[in-house]
Amino acid sequence: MKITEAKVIVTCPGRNFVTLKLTTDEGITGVGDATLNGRELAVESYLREHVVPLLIGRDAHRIEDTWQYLFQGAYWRRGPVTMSAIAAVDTALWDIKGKAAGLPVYQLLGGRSRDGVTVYGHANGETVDEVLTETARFVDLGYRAVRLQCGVPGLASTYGVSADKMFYEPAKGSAPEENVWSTEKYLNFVPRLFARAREEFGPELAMLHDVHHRLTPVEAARLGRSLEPYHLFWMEDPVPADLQEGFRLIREHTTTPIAVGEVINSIWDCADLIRGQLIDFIRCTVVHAGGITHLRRIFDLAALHHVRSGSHGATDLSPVCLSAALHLDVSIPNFGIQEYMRHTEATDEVFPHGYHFAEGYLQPSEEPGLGVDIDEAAAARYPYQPAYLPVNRLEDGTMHPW
Ligand code: CS2
Ligand code: MG
Repeated sequence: MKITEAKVIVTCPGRNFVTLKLTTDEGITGVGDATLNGRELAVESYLREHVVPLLIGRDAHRIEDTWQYLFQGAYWRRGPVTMSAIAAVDTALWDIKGKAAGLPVYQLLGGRSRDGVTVYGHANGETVDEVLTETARFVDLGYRAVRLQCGVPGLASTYGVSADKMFYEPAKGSAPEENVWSTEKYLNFVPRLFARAREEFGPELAMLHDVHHRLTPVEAARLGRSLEPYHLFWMEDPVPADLQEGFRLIREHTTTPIAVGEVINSIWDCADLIRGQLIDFIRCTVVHAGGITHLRRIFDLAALHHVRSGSHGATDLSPVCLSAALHLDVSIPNFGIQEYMRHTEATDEVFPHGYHFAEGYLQPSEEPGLGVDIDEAAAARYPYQPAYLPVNRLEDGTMHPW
């Protein structure tokens, strides 16, 4: 079965998405997500200029070989742009193979290891009361796990808090929004949020928190310790993922579980964290970590080291990426949890899909392939719009990780 057409589709149904659609000589199509938030057109051009010409005429069944061909063939390995482009091809090929076999992709990955995929919602608000109201809303919807993000008293705006509660969206505008940050205000405040939340929701609800790379290791260690009485499911991205020795310091000082991975693109970029058992959850995604083929490799390494999966699933991971993630989530032995930020109606219209939420679990589609598509006519109604992720500055104006 040969690839006869490869289209790169950019659409903005409320936010930007880049999607690769492959067609074969047997008339089977497959889709892959290639969205890199705030830098979308870099991947679009990488695919269009450097990858699409290599795909025409290739055997659509050779998923591993195509992965190696694009990875080794680029010579310039790894990085978010390259790995997102390879991911899109890989995801689309798994979709095609599933359709050719007449099976949902999770069956090709070994079949189900569980009955459903536990997901967490993103409860956010300006005040503790607002966050607790939002958390209750997720609990009422059936969620078993909720990530709590709150405005910090004394700071005008904070990552993770937005006016639109169900559809949190950090990318907007023709220039980055500027947030102001104070580590001391934050560290003094967060334990109060979780003390109230535990009191209100009892010991069972899984509670998570995203630090969004804003601390140093010793600050993260202090946060982890101060949150121990409230037994979080995880503390996410406590420090930037660059200087990885820092995770050892955090680890040595706290039993609060650590999650990292949304900015990591390859197994080589997280191998030391995993082999050193310095983290508890690896949060890489299908789209940014080289597709189903490569993410499974990361999860397999993690399984040997007591590290479980926890794939990033914010709104910039398209329904194509989420569909693919669910096939992996349901099949791997070391699944932890899956982030689930709901997409807007316009996004769901552009990407019709068969996954569904019930009783705190997402279920992958039972249709052959990934069970997701792109409606090209609908996509064409939403042209690309530049949108930037925010930046963060300390109160004295110094740039700080966000
Ligand atoms: C966040 C995201 O959902 C998360 O865990 O860290 O909002 C992240 O900032 C965006 O997806 C970046 O594209
Ligand atoms: Mg995050």
